[in-house]
Amino acid sequence: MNLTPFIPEIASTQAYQFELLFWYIAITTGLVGGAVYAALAYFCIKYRRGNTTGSTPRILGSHRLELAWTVMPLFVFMSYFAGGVIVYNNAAHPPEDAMEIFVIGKQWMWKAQYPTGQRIIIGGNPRNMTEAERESIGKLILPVGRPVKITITSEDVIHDFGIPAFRSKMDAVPGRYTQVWYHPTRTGEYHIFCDQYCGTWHSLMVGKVKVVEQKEFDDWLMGHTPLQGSRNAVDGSLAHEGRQLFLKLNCISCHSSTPNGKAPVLEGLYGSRVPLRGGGAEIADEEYIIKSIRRPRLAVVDGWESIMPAYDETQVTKEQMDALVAYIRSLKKGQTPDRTEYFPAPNGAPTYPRTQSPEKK
Ligand code: HEC
Ligand SMILES: [Cu+2]
Repeated sequence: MNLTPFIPEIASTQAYQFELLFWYIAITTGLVGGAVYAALAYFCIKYRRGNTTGSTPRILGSHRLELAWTVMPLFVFMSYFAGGVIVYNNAAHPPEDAMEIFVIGKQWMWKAQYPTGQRIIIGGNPRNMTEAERESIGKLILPVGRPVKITITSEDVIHDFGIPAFRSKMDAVPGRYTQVWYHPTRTGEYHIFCDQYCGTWHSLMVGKVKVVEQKEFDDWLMGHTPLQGSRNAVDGSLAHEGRQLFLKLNCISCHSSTPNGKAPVLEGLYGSRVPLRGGGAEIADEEYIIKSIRRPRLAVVDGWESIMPAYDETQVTKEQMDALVAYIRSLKKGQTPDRTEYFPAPNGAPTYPRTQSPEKK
């Protein structure tokens, strides 16, 4: 018997737990509801008008009955609650040894990045993609029988990464990192949907997750060349956050993609030798980058005015500094974002101020 219309495929440990709880609640509430309607129908007929069954006894309350119908449902409802806590708690805490994959939502595609640097584009319209994106179109490949943790964020509006066969979905929120984890139990292909309406081509944000044997997964990883410059997903996510900060803090107004006379371009800075005003030079490592942001006067780049404001911890927190450093460290030639790129665009807000809409340029 094919139950698919009623019970979608079950392909993860959480999906089993979810189904168990769902059917437990559906059946117990269904039984009680059914009993109420059955009694209703029975009494409708038994005590119909004109019937001569006679009068009912006069009952003025029964503590035992009242206690029974209060306490029994209490236990039943508490069992729903307990089941919910167990399932939720399990879903909210990925195991320590989970492999981490990073997923970014972007109107209207998903970008998945593996710890080894491989990148996959899921969904979207190939005609609106860059060459590199088009070449990475594919399925999210996962190994069976092993936990994976998915860290999710968005580059623009709110999306939602949903896989029905895993009974899992999670919002992708700009500027925030959310998390889900799966333990796939069956090989096969399952749907991925964007479960949050996100604009005109929301319907294109669909794709497949393909669960394969560990060996096949390893072979696939080997054959799929990693992206250059991405060391691992954690680093990639931090750099991504730093990129957003770089735009938000308006560093971009001086450090744009072209030397605009205000400030040096930061592409390829990491690891290079920077000549300083007044002689001497420094290697641009993490320490140098942090010093350049916290106390720019201490190391002014030769040939530039010392106009960069100092950013103390109220303006750039320690965590934000980590992200900025990861970003600058990862910044390669031609990767400085466009100055007119606004981030994060609030949901539904126009991307450009009306007076300078792209059509009028
Ligand atoms: C008002 C313009 C301005 C803004 C805004 C600005 N900078 Fe700078 N920045 C400069 C100038 C000019 C220099 C070169 C002179 C110096 O070293 O102070 C510089 C130097 C740097 C350097 C060292 C570059 C090198 O080639 O060695 C880093 C790193 C840096 N800025 C990062 C940032 C970050 C991150 C932000 C945002 C939080 C930022 N800057 C905001 C003007 C600016
Ligand atoms: Cu979406």
